[in-house]
Amino acid sequence: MSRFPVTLTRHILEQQAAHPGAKGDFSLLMAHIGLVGKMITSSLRRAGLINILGLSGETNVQGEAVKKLDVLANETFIKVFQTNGLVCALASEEEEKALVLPEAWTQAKYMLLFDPLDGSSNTDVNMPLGTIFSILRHHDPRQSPQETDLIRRGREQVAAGYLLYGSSTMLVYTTGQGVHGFTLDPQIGEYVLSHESIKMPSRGSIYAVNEGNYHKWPAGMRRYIDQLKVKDKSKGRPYTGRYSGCLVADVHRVLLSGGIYLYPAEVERPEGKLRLLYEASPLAMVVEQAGGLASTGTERILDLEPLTLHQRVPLLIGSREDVLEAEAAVKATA
Ligand code: AHM
Ligand code: MG
Repeated sequence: MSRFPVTLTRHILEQQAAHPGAKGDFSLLMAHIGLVGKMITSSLRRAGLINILGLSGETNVQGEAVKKLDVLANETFIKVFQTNGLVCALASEEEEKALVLPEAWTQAKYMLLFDPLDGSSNTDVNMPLGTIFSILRHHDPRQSPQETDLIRRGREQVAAGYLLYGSSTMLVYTTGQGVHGFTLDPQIGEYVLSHESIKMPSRGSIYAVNEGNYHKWPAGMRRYIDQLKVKDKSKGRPYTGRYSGCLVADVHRVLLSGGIYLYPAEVERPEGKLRLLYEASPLAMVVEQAGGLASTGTERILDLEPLTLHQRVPLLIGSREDVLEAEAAVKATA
């Protein structure tokens, strides 16, 4: 007899049962992230038909042109979490300031950071998109959280994960006990466990990087990428290049098949492009839990002490041996 499908709800409840003191808040929080994922999926599936493609006309805190779908995904997150009493503070890549929820902080012990729509240059061309989330604990329920409480090292995350809107919608998450992937079954409207305890290969043969930036990189990074293309049977080279323009999609591929994603420092942009708290830290937690590594080139992402909410960081993430090799190349010219 085939096994009854394990839904996200059942999976989280089973994990909760292993923590006798747990009151179920975390389970509800994850269920609501799943709900946001379904709402965004529903908008994306019809985006070309209901006039929600293209630019909104605004510029965000990062100085980037905002897409209508960025706004929609951000508003969906805020609408769902502003009033459900599960979190006491929210921070979004699209919002300049954190949103502290004063009426929730006495009972809500979690805080949520998110990139509502990752890879939004893909919106108008029907390519993959993602959502990234990071969950922190609010330590002192006697005090309202401050924005500074959200600016924490990645290793303090309670849970992290992403939604990938690809040919199917997937939710992948970790609470520090392995990485689990769920596929949204549109027929029953449930996330079903499809990838249990994901473990990455220690080396891959795929690299994902925007090579259009080649001449902006320091010499060590250029040399590293050059080497990946040189035939070397013992190292499985040449590597295959795969870059979708959506960090979530590219990291997901690397998570399942091995390899490396890079958005490195540039000579004139040493801070890189990606955001530490909304992108690098949560994905680093997922990848490390699956046996991989995530680094700036010189430091472990999860150990970085962030200074600001929207801080950017160079990112080298993927299979252990690949990241160590890329790090060595960066350090050689650091
Ligand atoms: P976004 O969150 O504003 O979409 O920016 C992050 C995205 C990543 O998903 C992707 O890997 C990268 O930026 C693409 O940048 P580029 O077009 O410079 O290669
Ligand atoms: Mg992003």
